[in-house]
Amino acid sequence: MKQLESPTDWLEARKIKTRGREDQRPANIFQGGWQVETAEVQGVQVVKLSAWLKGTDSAPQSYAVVEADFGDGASDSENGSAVLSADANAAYSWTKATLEKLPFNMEWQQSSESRWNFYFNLPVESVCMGLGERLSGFNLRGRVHTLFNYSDDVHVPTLDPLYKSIPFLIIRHQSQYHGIFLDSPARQRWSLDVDLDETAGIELLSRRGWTMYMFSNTSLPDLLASYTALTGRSKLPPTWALGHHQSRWSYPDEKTVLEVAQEFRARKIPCDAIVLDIDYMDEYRVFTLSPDRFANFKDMVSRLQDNKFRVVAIVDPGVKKDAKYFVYRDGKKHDYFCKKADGKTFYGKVWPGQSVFPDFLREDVRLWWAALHGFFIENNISGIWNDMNEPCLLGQGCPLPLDAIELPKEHHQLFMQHDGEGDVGHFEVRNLYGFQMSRSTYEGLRALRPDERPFVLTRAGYAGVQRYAAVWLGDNMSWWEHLALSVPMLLNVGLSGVPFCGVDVGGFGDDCTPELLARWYAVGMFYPFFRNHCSKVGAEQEPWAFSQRVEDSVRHFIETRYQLLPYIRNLFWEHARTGAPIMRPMIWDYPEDHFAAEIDDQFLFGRDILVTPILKRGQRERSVYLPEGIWHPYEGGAPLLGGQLHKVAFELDEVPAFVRDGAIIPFVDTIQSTDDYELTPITFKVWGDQAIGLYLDDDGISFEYEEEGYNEWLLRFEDGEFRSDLVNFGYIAPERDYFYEHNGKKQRVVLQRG
Ligand code: MIG
Repeated sequence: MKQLESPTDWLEARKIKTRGREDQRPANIFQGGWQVETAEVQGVQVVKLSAWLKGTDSAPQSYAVVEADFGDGASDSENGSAVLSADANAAYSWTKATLEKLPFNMEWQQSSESRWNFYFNLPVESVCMGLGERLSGFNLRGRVHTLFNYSDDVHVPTLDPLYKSIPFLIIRHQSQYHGIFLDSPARQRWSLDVDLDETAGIELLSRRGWTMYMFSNTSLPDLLASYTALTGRSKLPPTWALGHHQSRWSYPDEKTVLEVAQEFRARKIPCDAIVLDIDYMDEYRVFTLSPDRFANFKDMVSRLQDNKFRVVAIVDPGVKKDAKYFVYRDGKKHDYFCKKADGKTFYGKVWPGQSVFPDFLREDVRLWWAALHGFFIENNISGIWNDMNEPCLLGQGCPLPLDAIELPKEHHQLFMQHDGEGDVGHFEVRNLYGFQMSRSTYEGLRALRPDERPFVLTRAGYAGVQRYAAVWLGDNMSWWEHLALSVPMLLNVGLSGVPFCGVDVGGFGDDCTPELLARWYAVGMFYPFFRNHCSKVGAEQEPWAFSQRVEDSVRHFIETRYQLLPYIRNLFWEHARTGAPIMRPMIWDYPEDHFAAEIDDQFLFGRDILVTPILKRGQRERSVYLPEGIWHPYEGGAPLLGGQLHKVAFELDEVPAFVRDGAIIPFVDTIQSTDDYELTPITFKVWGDQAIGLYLDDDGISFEYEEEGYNEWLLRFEDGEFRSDLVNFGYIAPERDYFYEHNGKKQRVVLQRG
């Protein structure tokens, strides 16, 4: 086939059929090598298929998969994906296999020099989930999903590729769960249309080999355990990062930052972090400060710290082209920036103007960038926010037309990068750019401040990004539609292995309204990552931006979030041990409930809380589907019976959720900042007459918990009695009071120690 060179050729190429029925498929030109291996990973049967091109004589490198020894407890391997408890023994090794038929009848071929096609069975009644960040309802069927990291700030329904690419698809078929993970950071399109004779397809534009993992016949929790045993899990976040973050593009100067922080304390609205967007820098030069607007930066940070706030600062990948600027000079000197195919430095326009881009695929570049974060340590910055790392260039559309069916030659691929296998065109590895940037940031913070858990937030990412960063879903709008979309989108992100996720509360673009802000906080308080953020042009949307009534509602939701911190910390423990997301679809715990299977305007927040938010303007009442069992309205009142629909009203200041009968949830008294977490009383609330729960405690900041430095109690309520059984004691916590509460009666509890 003719090699296509320019966009005009691509337009021609649209006429070529690459998907569709068998008789329309292109010929297979594959001549390389391939192999099939199998392993049992966390009890799940996994088939690993790899293919490589003629001339390269072995399987391709793995991009996302951690081949760590999961044998016993925390592992210190380079990629550092630790499984945190002995029961999560994930040891596996691949065994060569010859299979007549691959799972899903997977067929694969090389269709041209730069294109691979995959075809697999997708029965009509199956449901598709996962695939990372998709602008979609929960079920991903019925459209094409392009995986090519891309930033578009208007998320309309037809928008396809977004900031992150996680090529892990979950298929639910007759209550059984299956998974397909295509580990290649090149552009992929997953065609999940139903009109293809029950055949779905993946089109991969790459001149390299790839590895595919197929998981079969399991449950949803086991599938996630298996997938995250391969791609890694998030470590426990620092507790402060689970609090409320306040952000704005941008608080322009020190005075404003301090005022915003002061406002939180004066109004008694809990908050832990103030976020600095791009305007804190000196003309958008990364690792610098504006000399006039942030002239006393360190002093500002220490005043914030005195007030129990942490500061998160944004860092973009683009480095300003400026011969007098040390980052540019140093990077140039060491040849750290991406170059075009002709060997000349690549310049692209971002906030600082003409800029260069570090090649984060290279280990030496990652180390250099990591070390630059000494600047932030020096200035007492607690967390780093990586934006624009798709990478995104200003004023340019998607660098590869969505419907391209060939990978352009290297000189059309923006720039070259360098990975373990040598020079490679950017498009081959584009989806790794943000992943490797956040990895560098994470490893930098970890090395520079070894006693603290790093907090990194990233916009772009690839499978496995959960090892390094939390994510938010980019530029949503202050639209009710985007409030509603946040639920299925975050559910799919969580099912793609990334637990620590959220969207901008209040919406990024356009003007938020009073009712929308209150309703958004009622959902946002359950986002694992909880941040109010807003664009430059939008109206103010800090909690007090509207009326007293809205402020009171928002305060109530943020307070409730803080009260739930011990429970939220439990959930992150659970993720670290099993790969479970924090936000879960109802089928997670009710796999046989077909009615619940596709509900995506409700979600489970851990096992015990069902969130049933109001997602429509002007709505007061909604129908709620409760799965089997008995459910208690979060704010109190008569319990409701599950297995049916109920009409329920939620006022503007009411937490729209239910608690499972049989749960014991640990609550901390209301605090304004997690700085006060350790000394504040905790109450174990018991729902129902027979209940169980868990309480985990650790210092919330260090990695001691990986060396047994944590406490764990199993909580039970039976025959009118509350019991706690010590499972692990390894952390000497400061003294605090504990209580349990049942039917409104509160009693002191003494927890057994070592
Ligand atoms: O071109 O840093 O998604 O959260 O406020 C816009 C400015 C760049 C995009 C991010 C947004 C952030 C904004 N950034």
